[in-house]
Parts: sequence; C-alpha cells; structure tokens
Amino acid sequence: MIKYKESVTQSAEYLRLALPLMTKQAAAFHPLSYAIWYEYVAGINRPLKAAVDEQTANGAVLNEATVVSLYQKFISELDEETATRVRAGFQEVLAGMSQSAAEAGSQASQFGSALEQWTEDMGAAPIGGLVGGLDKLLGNTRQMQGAISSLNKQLDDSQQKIEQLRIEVDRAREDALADGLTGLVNRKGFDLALDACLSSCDPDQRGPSLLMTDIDHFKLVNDTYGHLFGDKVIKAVSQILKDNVKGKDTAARYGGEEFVILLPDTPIEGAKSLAEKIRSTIERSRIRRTETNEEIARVTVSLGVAAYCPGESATEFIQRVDSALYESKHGGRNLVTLAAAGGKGAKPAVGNKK
Ligand code: GH3
Ligand code: MG
Ligand code: MG
Repeated sequence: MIKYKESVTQSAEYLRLALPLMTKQAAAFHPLSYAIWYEYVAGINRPLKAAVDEQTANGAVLNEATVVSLYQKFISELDEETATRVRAGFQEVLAGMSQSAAEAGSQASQFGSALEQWTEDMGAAPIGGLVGGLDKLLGNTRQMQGAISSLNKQLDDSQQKIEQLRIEVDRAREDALADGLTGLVNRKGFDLALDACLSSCDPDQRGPSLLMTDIDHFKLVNDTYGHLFGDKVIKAVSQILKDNVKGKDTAARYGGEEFVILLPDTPIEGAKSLAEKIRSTIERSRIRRTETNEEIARVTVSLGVAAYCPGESATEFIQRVDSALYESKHGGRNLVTLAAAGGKGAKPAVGNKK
C-alpha cells in the first residue's frame, strides 16, 4: 500500500512549496529531508508537522541529526515497496523540475540578451529615464538567471546524491542476498528467486525444475581434516555448481553443505542430466590440502531433482525435491533421484550406485 496518493500536478505543487522550506535548513537535500517537507506542506502528517514547528521555532534550522530522527520517528515505517516507489517518484519529480529549471534558465538568458541589446540601442537615444528603467529590469533578469542556475546546480547535486543512494541501496540488497563463504545466492535470495519464478511461470511451458544437493558424509570430512578444510570443500563444490549454471538459473547455498539450483526454463530431462553431470564432476574432482599438498579421498554429493507441478506451493515443490534427495542418501549416496509428480513418492534412484 502506497501512502502518497497525490496526483503528479498536486505533488509538483507540494514540491514547489517544500523546496524553499527545505533549502533553508542545514541538513542536505536528500530524500529524508524531502519526505519531511513533503509531508509537512501536504498536511498529511500532523504529529510530524507539530514536531517540525517546534524544532524550527524562533528561526532554528533542522540539522542532519534532527532530520534523521524526525524521519525515523514520524515517517520511516514504510514498507520496502513503498520506500522504493517514493524514491523512484522523487527522482522523477526532481528530473522534471531540473528540466523545467533548465528551460526557464535558457528562456531567461534569451530574454536577458534581448534586453541587453535593447539597452545598448536605447543608450544612444536621449530618453535617459527609459534607459534607467530598463537597466533595473535587466538587473532583475540577471538576478533571476542567477537564482535559476543556482537552483539548477542544487538539483543536479541532489540528483547525483540520490543516484549514489540508489546504487548503495542496490548494493546493500545484493549483499543481503549473497552467501559470504561461497558467493552463491543465500537461502533468502533463493526463496525470493523461487517466488518470482513461480509467480511468473507459464503453466503451458515445461519447467521450472529444481535440483537439491548435499555433500555426502561431510561431518567425516570436518572431523578428519578440520573445519577450514571443510570450508574449502564447500567452496570447491560451489564453484562446480557455478560453472554448471547459466542465464536465468540460480545456484544457491541453502544451508551448511546443502545447495539448490533453480532452472526456470529447463524441463525435467535437462535438469536430470545436469544433476548427473554435477554428480560425476564432483566425484572426479580432487581437492588438495594446502599445507601438505596431500590429495584427499574423493568428495561425493547426493542429489534430488523435481519438475514443478502446476498449482503446488513453493514449500511443496521444495519438499518433493528434498524427499528425492533423501532417497539418494538412503539408496547409498553419490546418486541422483527424480521426485515423483505431486508428492506420490520418489522414483527409484538413478546414477552410479556405489
Ligand atoms: P550425509 O551424507 O547424510 O549428508 O552426512 P553428513 O555427514 O554430511 O551429515 P549432515 O548433512 O547432517 O552434516 C552436515 C555437517 O556439515 C554438519 C556441520 O557441522 C557441517 N557444516 C555445516 N556448515 C558448515 C560450514 O560452513 N563449514 C564447515 N566446515 N562445516 C559445516
Ligand atoms: Mg551431508
Ligand atoms: Mg546436510
């Protein structure tokens, strides 16, 4: 639910009213400042207005800290979606303002040079009083031009700040969805990717498919060679997963030594052969201990594969692929198992039974 319902015209009017108030403050003209003054002039936030009036009584100005605390106290309970929209809207309005200020600037400068020319022409004429009046007018125009170009510069600076802020927000969001050890997407990122995939998937299309994998006897690896080496194994397996996904596919670290791969456009046959390829690549790879360069006994993984059944929830989909993975473990590990459709139990294991 977006809380600002004003039309573009109305919001532009609020912007016009908010700008001079905002520019009087010591705080910078960032979206927090703007949100405060927007809600102030729009009269949509009484407690905020009372607090701002109190803070600015007797000519006091809002500094950075006051702006942040006012924002946190009276505005910030925006949900993520609203915050994104407000930011986008702010940027749009500002871009519009900057454009019209630029146009006004060029108009004023044309007007200015026309007047200048006129003043020169008139200088030769004997009617001194008229020239004096024009000089005054010219002075006013120059002032107006100066004001507009400084407004222009302020708007440019604000836009740069907003752009920087937007980049920082995007980066923070990416960091929040990445796994620190492996650089794969983390579980939260995977859940978001799966939700997005299921809500946009076409029931006539084959796919999406899901792969789930877990390193076999990983406790033993940790117990034998230590946790640091265990981490190295997790990274090596992640790298193999990364090497085997492309395009829209998402490889994620789902838990400690458990991974998932979402294949939005891949039908079950393709998913199964990818699982088999991953299984055999990991089986064939060798990881060395850094200190001794000693080759470690091979690491293997078990996998489950499922094709999405139209209508099932994300949780049901994950549960089916998890059961298939469990079947691979149960069947002796280092195996790929296909999940049966619609939770009717897993099909017999395929792959190298050891
Ligand atoms: P299974 O074949 O049945 O999967 O046996 P397993 O030994 O792998 O059993 P399980 O999956 O229960 O054990 C996972 C172990 O992984 C337990 C935990 O200590 C370890 N682990 C989880 N996260 C990390 C990690 O980030 N680094 C390291 N080194 N170990 C981890
Ligand atoms: Mg395991
Ligand atoms: Mg596990």
